[in-house]
Parts: sequence; structure tokens; C-alpha cells
Amino acid sequence: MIWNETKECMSRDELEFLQSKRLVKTVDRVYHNVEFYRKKMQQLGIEPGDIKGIEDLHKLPFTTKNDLRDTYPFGLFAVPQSEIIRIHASSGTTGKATVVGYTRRDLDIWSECVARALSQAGVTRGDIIQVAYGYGLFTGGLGAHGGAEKLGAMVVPMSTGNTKKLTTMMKDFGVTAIACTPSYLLHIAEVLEEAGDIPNIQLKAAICGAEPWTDNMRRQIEEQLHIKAFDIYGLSEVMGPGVACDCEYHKGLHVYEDHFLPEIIDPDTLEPMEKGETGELVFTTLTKEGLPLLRYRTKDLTSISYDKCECGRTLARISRFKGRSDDMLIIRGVNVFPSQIEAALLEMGEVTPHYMMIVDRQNNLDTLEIQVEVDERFFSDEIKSLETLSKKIAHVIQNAIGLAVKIKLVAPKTLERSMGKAVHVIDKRKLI
Ligand code: DLL
Repeated sequence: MIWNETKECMSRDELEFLQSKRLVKTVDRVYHNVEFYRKKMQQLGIEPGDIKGIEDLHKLPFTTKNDLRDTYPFGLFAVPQSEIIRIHASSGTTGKATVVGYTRRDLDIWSECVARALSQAGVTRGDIIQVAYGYGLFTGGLGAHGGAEKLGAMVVPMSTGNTKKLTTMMKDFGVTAIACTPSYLLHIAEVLEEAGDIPNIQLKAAICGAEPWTDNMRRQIEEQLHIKAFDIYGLSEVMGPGVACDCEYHKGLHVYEDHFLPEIIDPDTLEPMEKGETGELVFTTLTKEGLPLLRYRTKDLTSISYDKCECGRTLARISRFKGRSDDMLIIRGVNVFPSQIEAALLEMGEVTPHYMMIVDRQNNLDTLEIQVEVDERFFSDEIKSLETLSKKIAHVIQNAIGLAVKIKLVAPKTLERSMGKAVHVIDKRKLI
């Protein structure tokens, strides 16, 4: 039985009692099994026994993406490597990926969380669901897949990249639900509309996430495809998709608080914010075995409401995201840090580290052009050598960020120099 199928949630008191019990256990586990946390806690002068419940959460150290990078690849794992049965990875801030690992129980709980989200979106075992998030190191594809199987729906593991095949199968199989990024769903809707195929599909629900979107985008998707669309949130470090999802009232995303303890902090002072205020979302995992995290700074800006939802759920709700407190961009669902581009360019001799990323959206698909300044020593008017160079740069950057890019080479000293903090990104995408 999926807990949320019945909406019979615990009272807040029961939930907080469970969270406290699980927090104490998690702190004890990381203290004894992860050197990084033991050292951090010792520096702060805390022992596991000092943490008696969630009221002591603020005493614990924070964890950041850089901590995962510094302990790359497996340094924060809390179990022997033989107990890790799956690895995923997401972009690091520079060259190295952030690696996450799951035990069998972690994968079970992950599937249960995604199954809850799907069931919140009205998906049942009678549904046929196309999973059109990328499969592979990204958590979207396999994460959504596991949840859909747990629910007992029939899964069509599309992954990304072949929209024609996707729309054909959608019609032929009578697909009733889809999981993909909201911008990709808008693109799919456009392709279906152009082919006059909207009346020929059976789709009724979409579970979209992995990138920021708006209520207007949701309404456009719903009207164009005559379906209900839901917002699913998650991040690889904490688990993947299924940390939170909205319900039919769309008044915030219910956090699966029996597994993830949320807080909102001021990103500058790192102090907890007042209830309802907007700040940076921080999660402590409560049941994870492979990679338990204390106070992981997501860098996502939002607020939390603890009021009971109209749907009856007592779980806290996070509001739609208001941006990030760092410079990470999400392009076609892929997380990109400008520092990754810079690191890749610095490794090449022919160009300077002066660059500008221009992000746009055409036919609902994100595009990325990178303008790169050629080093004076290598600059020539010969078109052929410039073409070869731009192909080489495109290749190096694609390898670094996992995304196809268009390179525009510019003459030395043409990109504007900034007097203050360098501006490396022009984001022309407008979220409708
Ligand atoms: O994007 C996991 C995921 C896959 C979520 C599929 C939902 C659906 P990462 O690649 O680690 O994991 O990226 C995590 O993506 O910190 C947010 O900035 C952003 N993000 C994820 N879901 C949403 C959403 C996956 N619903 C980062 N709305 C997070 C806005 C989102 N931003």
C-alpha cells in the first residue's frame, strides 16, 4: 500500500516524533561511519548524544555540493561499497561529477516516494506511463521508472531524444501518463498539434519537474493536451525525483517528510528563517543508508507552509521555486555551472577564459550558444582553421557538460570586460 494513496497521513505530532527518532539514528550512523561528519561534528564540539530530536537540528553541520566534490567519488558513503547497488551522478561545479550511491533499501524507499508522487497525480496500476526523462547517470529516468513499476503501472521507458517515436507510441499504446521535463512536454504538445494528433491520444496526466516552471506553463500544458499536470521535485544528492510533489490543489509541493527533513535558512547568515519566509531549502535525510546527508544546502530558494492542505495531507508544502542562490543553470534538464565551461576552456591553449553563455528557448527547447574569445596567438582570418577550432571547442565543452552547444568564436578582446563580478550568462528564456 502506498502511504499517500489513502491520504491518511500522520498528525504533525506523530510525524515529528518519527522524524526525531530517525534523525537521532541518522546522526549516530554518520558519526560512526563517515569520517567527514565525525570530524565536522568534533570541530563543532557535538557528540551524537547531544542530538535528541528535531529541535536540535540547528546544532548540526551543513553539507554542500563542494563537500561531495572534495570527497569524490565515494567519500561520504556510510556503508561498505559492497552494499551500494546503484550509482547516479550530476554536474559538479567544475570538472568532477557529484556521485551518489544507493543501497537496495534506498532504492526501495526511492521507488515508494515516486510511487506516492504518481499516485498523488492520480496515476494507478491501470495506467500506461511513458518515462521521458533521460535514463543513465541522471536520476530522472530510472527514478521515475522505479516508482511507476512500484505502483504497478505499465512503463514505457522512452528516455529522451526521439520525439517522433514517443508520439507514435503514445498514440499506438494508448499512453495515459507521461513523466518528463515541462519544456519537453510543451515541445511534445507542439509536435502532436502540428500533426493533428491531439484527438488521437489518451493522455490524462503529466508529472513534470527537473527544471523551474510556472503555473502559467502548467495551465498551457493542461489546456493544450487536455490533461492534468503535476510538479515533481528532487535532487540527486538527496535522492532524485520524488522528494516532493504537488497535489490536485497545486498549492505547493508536499515534502515526503518521513524521509526528508526540510528547513529554510538565510543563504548569507545560514541562520534558520521564520516560518513562511523565503530562503534556501536545506534537507537532512532521515532514512538513507548509502549517502545520508546532514543539512544539505540545495541552493533552491523557496518557502515552507505547515498548514494542512485542502487535500487533507498534513505534510509540509514548499512553494514553487523562486530561483537559486548560486549560478547553476538548468538547460534541457541538464544542470550546468558556468565554472564548468571556464574550466574546460582553460584546459585548451587556443582560447582565453573570456566567454559568454547565451541561453534561449526555440520551439520550447533550450539552446545554448557560447561565445568564446580566441587567443591572439591563434587568431587568423582563415575560415577553415576557425571552423576546426570551433568544432574542437564544441566537443570539449560537450564532454564537460553533457550538452550539445553552438560555439561562436569572437576576435581577441571583443567580449565586454566587467568592472565587478564577471557576467558570463545571458538567459533569454522567458518562462511563460
Ligand atoms: O533534476 C531530479 C529530478 C528528476 C527532479 C526528474 C524531478 C524530475 P538534479 O539533476 O540533481 O536532480 O537537479 C536538481 O533541479 O536543485 C532544482 O534546482 C531543479 N529542480 C528539480 N525539480 C524541480 C522542480 C533532478 N520541480 C535541481 N521545479 C534542483 C524547479 C527543479 N526546479
